[in-house]
Amino acid sequence: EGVQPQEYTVIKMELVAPFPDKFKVLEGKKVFLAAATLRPETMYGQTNAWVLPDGKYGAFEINDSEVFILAHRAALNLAYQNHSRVPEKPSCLLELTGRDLIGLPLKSPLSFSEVIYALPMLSILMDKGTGIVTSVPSDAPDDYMALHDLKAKPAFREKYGIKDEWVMPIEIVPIIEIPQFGNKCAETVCLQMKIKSQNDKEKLAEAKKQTYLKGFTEGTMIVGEYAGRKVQEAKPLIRTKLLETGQAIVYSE
Ligand code: A2H
Repeated sequence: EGVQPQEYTVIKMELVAPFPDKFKVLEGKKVFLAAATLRPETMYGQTNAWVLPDGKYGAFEINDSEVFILAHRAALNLAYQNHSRVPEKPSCLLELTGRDLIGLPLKSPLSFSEVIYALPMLSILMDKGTGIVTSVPSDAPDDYMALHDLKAKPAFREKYGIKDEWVMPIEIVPIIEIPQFGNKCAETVCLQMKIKSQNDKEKLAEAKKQTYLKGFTEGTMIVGEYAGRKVQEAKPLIRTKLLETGQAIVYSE
């Protein structure tokens, strides 16, 4: 990674009880998939979470009552940023893989869906952010294509034991209007560039650049508390609110 530290907003996606057997040691705690994002203003459009099936994760005590599921490396960084029950030391209650997380029902801040599910994305890097990504297919080309692959390929769903009901009802939620790109800019750009799947790395990198810049400089919020305001104005306001209400934390690496 670069020399400049990256500051993420980590969104607390709460695991809905009752927990599966493997997670019983966590009962009585508030357990979250901790997703690192650079776009907190897009959280209205969350449709699911992404995990790497073969990725190694852990359930870490952040304080006396809260547990975050994320990559070990991120837990160590968080411990040095005042987010561990034991100062400067990660406290892991349970070792997990991405496969253990697939299908977990979650409640995530600002999402219009009451419950969303953790699903597999193969392009997740375990050495970036927390290794958990929240999915906003309206505005993130990676998310759009990963969802597209799951919907279009029954064999892919079967391989990871994914129930149709976790995927097929998902609808893309328009949240930001961008001139010339419409209100589902990730879809617009992926179609324009004829991107075939989530493995189309080079094209996706280009699509990300285009949408990221456009969204920030020319986008207008069309939902939520700041509907009608520019993304540039709404972003810090939404971020501050998520932090102040305890629905997110700051994480740097
Ligand atoms: B972003 P940067 Cl709507 N592996 O959040 C792969 N991707 C990861 C990741 C990991 N370990 N950790 C975070 N990310 C994603 C929202 C979003 C994002 C939108 C549009 C663009 C966008 C919803 N997904 O990112 O390399 C997360 O997805 C495009 C840059 O540190 C995070 O923000 O710049 C972004 O990549 C961080 O990427």
